[in-house]
Parts: sequence; C-alpha cells; structure tokens
Amino acid sequence: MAIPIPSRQLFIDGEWRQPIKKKRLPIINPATEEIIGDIPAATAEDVDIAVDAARRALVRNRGRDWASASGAYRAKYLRAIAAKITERKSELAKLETIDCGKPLEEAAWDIDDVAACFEYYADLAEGLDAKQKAPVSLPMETFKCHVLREPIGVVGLITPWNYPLLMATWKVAPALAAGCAAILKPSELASITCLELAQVCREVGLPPGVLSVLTGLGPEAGAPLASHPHVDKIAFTGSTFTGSKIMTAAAQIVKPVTLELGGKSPILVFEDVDIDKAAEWTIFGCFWTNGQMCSATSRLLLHESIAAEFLDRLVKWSKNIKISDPLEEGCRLGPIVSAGQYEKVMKLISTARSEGATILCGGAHPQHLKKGFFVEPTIISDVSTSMQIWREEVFGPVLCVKTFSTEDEAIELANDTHYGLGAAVISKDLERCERITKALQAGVVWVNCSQPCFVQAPWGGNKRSGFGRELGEWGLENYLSVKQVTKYISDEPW
Ligand code: TXE
Repeated sequence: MAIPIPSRQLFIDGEWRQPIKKKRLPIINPATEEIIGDIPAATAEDVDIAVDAARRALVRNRGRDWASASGAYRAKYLRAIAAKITERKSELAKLETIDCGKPLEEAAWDIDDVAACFEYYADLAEGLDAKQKAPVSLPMETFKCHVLREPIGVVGLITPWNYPLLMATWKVAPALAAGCAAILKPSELASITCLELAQVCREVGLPPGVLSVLTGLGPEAGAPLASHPHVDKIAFTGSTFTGSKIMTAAAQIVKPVTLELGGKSPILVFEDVDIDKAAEWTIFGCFWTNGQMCSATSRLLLHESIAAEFLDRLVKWSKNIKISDPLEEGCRLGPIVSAGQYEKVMKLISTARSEGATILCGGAHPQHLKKGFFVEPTIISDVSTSMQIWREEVFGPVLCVKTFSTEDEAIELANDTHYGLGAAVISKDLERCERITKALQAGVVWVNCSQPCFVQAPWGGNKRSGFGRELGEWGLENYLSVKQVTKYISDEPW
C-alpha cells in the first residue's frame, strides 16, 4: 500500500514558506528507484530569512523569549514534541524507511530514540535552572564571582541521511534545551521526517523562529548557513570532505563548530571468544543500517588461530541475511540510500577485487531483486593495509578482514587509520580488554559488543572523525557559552 508523503514547504518563522527560487528536488525511494514526491530546495535568500527569524526568536518579548526563558519553560515544548513523535511513530518509521532504505524495524527503533532524546534534554533543560548562576571561589574577599551559562545564540545544524531524524534530533534537542534558536539543514537524500519534525513543532506551538527547517542541496543551502555572519555556531554530521569545507568557512569568521565525520572503525576479535556471540556482534556492527553508519566496525581484526572457523560462520550467516524491500517484515538489509552512494560502494568493491583481494561472499546486487540500490553483505579478505577498501569509509555492507597473531599487532593495525570514531574489542579476558581500550585511538570503545548507543553517554570521534561530543551533558554544553561575572564588593578604593 502506498504511503502518502506529505507535501511540505520550507519551515521558517513558524510557517510553511515556498523557497524564494521555487525550486524543488525529487524524493527517490531507494528500494524501487521511483520518484515518490519532492522537497523544497532552499538557497542563500531563504537562509537569510530563517536567520533573521531565529535572531528575533532569541530576543522577542524580552523576559519571555526563548533564550532567557527558564529551562523548565523550554522543557515543556521538548516533552510535547516527544509525545507527538511517539504518537506518530508508525507513520514516521515508514516515511524514514521509504526515504533512506533502512529496514522498518530499525527505523522504528530510531523513532523511539528520537522521542527519548527529546525527553532526556527536557530533563537537562530543567536541570539548567538550578545551575544557572554557579559561584566561583576567589582568593580575595573583596571580589565575588559567578558564572552564567548562556545559550550560544543562533545555531546551524547540518545533518546526514543515514539516521535522518535521529541525527537531526541529537542536535535540535540539546540546542533548544540550551535556549538556542536552530536552523536545521537535513540531507537532500532524506529530508521527509525532518519536515515532519517541523510540523510537530508547529502543532505543539513552538514559538516562531525557534526551529526552522531548510531542505535543499549542500552547496546551495548548507554552505550559506555555514558561512553566515549571524549564525553563531555550526554542528555538522557528514563526510570528512564536507566537514573540512564547513570548518574552513566557519574559520573565516571564527565561528565554533562541532564535527562528527566519517570512520573506518576496527573490531578486534581474540582467540578466547565464544565464536557465535562474536560473529553476531561482528555482523551487527557492520551490516546494521545497511552498513551506512559512521561508526560501523568495518575492519575485522581476527586472531589467526580462529580465523578459518570464524570466517566460515560469518560467511554462512551473511548469506542468510534477508535482503528485501525494507518495508517487508523480517527484512534485515535494505538498499543503499541513492544511486550515487550505490555506485561508490560497488566501485570500491570492484577496485578491491582488481587489486587482488578475495570476495568471500556478496559483492554484487542480489539476483532476486530487479530494482533498487541493493548490495549483498560483502566480506573481503586478502586485503593489504594500503588498499582503498581497507583505508576508506565505504558506507555500505562491506566488511574487510585481516588476521593478527599478537595483541600489539592488533592494536597497531587498529590504530593505523586517519579516523578515530569507534572501535570494538571482543575477548573473555577483561584485563586485556581494559589494556586495549586505553591503547585504541577512538572516541567510543565497545567491549564485547559493537554499536550500542545511549543518549546519556558522549558520542564523537578523534583524528579525521571530527571533534566535540554529542549526547549526554556534553551535547548540551555544545550549545552553551560560559560568562564570568566578577563584582567588586568592598567600599574601599581598589
Ligand atoms: O555527505 P555530505 P554525502 C560519508 C559517507 C558517504 C559520504 C558522502 O562516507 O559515502 O560521506 O555522503 C551537506 N556546505 N558520510 O555526500 O556531503 C549535505 O547537504 C554545507 C558519513 O551525503 O557530507 C548534507 O546535509 N553543507 C556520515 C550533509 O552536508 C554541505 C553520514 C552531509 O553530506 C555542503 C553521511 C557544503 N559545501 C555521509 N556539502 C556520518 N558521519 O555519519 C554538502 N553539505
């Protein structure tokens, strides 16, 4: 049954508005390759209008404006948004699935996480009220000092397509909790649910200008946001290539940025593991969300003594993964998000093959599906550390394998990458896990698992995976600035 796609405009200043240039972009269902609707395409002129509305939202009606209202006041809106999202969960999950191709069950988890994230930051917004004026002890009694934590101002949030609504929420919820006014620019490849978030904000009566949603192309809508002189901060999740461009633009006017970029995360599997459990985490860690996770543990480092048995298991299970239209019940692997991304993944696989790597399974479009940007779960061995497939983010269901014989060798291979987002270590020896955790260059380390993510815990990477941390209290700090207030309280002249 066809799922109705709401036809939306840009969401600016609390209203739906046609883009100034009236341009629209097609929405393509990656499972069927059909055009199923369209989205408005913003340009620099629309960005200017949204920035103006956001600035007004911060200062409108002094005393009751968004920035200086209490955290408790803002929390009410965040909770109302969470409730509406939960109410519309099944519809939003379906929209997410037909837009970006992830299995419906996974999309439903995402929507639960979205609601939980708004709830969590509602709690933190309330908590901010008590911490608003924090005293600082000074060595001189003639002075008194305290610190105010204030919203940074207008923030530009540029987000990707792999978790369209969830990645937007990781930024929108803490930004609003902190008292910022936000302009969200979702990926042109999957924007439907972010436009529905705008609708939700409208329904709960979020004050105009507090959140604007500008869909459109990166260079046309994202770039003007990144370089806008009246946008006080940019938070970005996406490719390292685009992150570097955003950082360059922001640097021109010394605008702070947080960047969550690509990855090529390792999973280290030792000789003492329970093979079934370790194989399950390996498969989940790389093939979940069709392999399109910035933290996918896509480099398997396997102790040589269990390599044959472990790979046998992995290949057998991978061949049994259900690949289908992601709306179908039981689907475990849907299509890659777009034709362009599909070609990128296929090209990386064929280059690896031509360079002498062995494709243990997958590597092709599944035969039983005629249409759609599907790629079979692919496991590649006989890779050298200089191969593109080993070094570059694939962003598809592709796992590369290398064996090791010692712990030191495993650590060296794990850290031999420009990236530093996630890493996983699987072993029954917990002391070893602790040692390795310290040695791994990554922002997130999983022990005896891969990928679980909690709203309370910090998320982000090192090296070319970016900097800054989202989620938890760290996520809120991204949108706050600290103001020192020092008073001279003596009658004596200084
Ligand atoms: O990413 P982009 P793309 C990686 C992954 C993938 C590759 C390319 O390897 O294959 O990136 O994907 C906006 N100024 N990741 O092309 O370009 C764009 O419109 C301002 C990893 O989709 O980084 C979108 O909203 N904004 C990643 C957002 O940036 C610009 C998730 C991300 O798009 C812009 C996605 C510009 N000049 C892809 N150009 C992760 N870390 O999870 C583009 N954008």
